[in-house]
Amino acid sequence: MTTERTLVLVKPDGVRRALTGEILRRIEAKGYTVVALERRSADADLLAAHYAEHEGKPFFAPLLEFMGSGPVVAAVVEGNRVIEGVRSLAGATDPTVAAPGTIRGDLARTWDTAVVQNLVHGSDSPESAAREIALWFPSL
Ligand code: DAT
Ligand code: MG
Repeated sequence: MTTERTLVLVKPDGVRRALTGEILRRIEAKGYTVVALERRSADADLLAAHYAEHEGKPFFAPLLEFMGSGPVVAAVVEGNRVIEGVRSLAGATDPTVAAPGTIRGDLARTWDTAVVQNLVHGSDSPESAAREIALWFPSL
């Protein structure tokens, strides 16, 4: 067993479209445990820190604008190899090519905006997960 924790965000498009339950349902159905959960409106500083790796890219400003366009639901999810597992459940970044059966492949709209609106975030490595959990849930 490699028990890990990852940070999941249901992005503003997911919250607006009332897909929070569906997204968390898929994560729980896979056997992972939601150990912290909060709906919140993230401020620009938190979003810039969360996406610091993308600073300077053309989609950075639209990404922050989109992520601040409404509330998100942030969760810490725990389980065996959950970091890789949630990325697999989420599917590819671009919803057009995300495989059917994945959250993005099944549910995200085609990319027709300045930023890809793909419903869900999952940390991409143990280092990212630790950094992101500390940002969103400093008391954990
Ligand atoms: P992921 O969310 O799959 O980890 P990422 O970290 O590369 O993808 O990018 C963060 C988010 O930024 C992604 O979910 C959607 C948006 N994005 C990524 N690449 C983009 C691009 N080329 N054009 C527009 N938006 C993009
Ligand atoms: Mg990423």
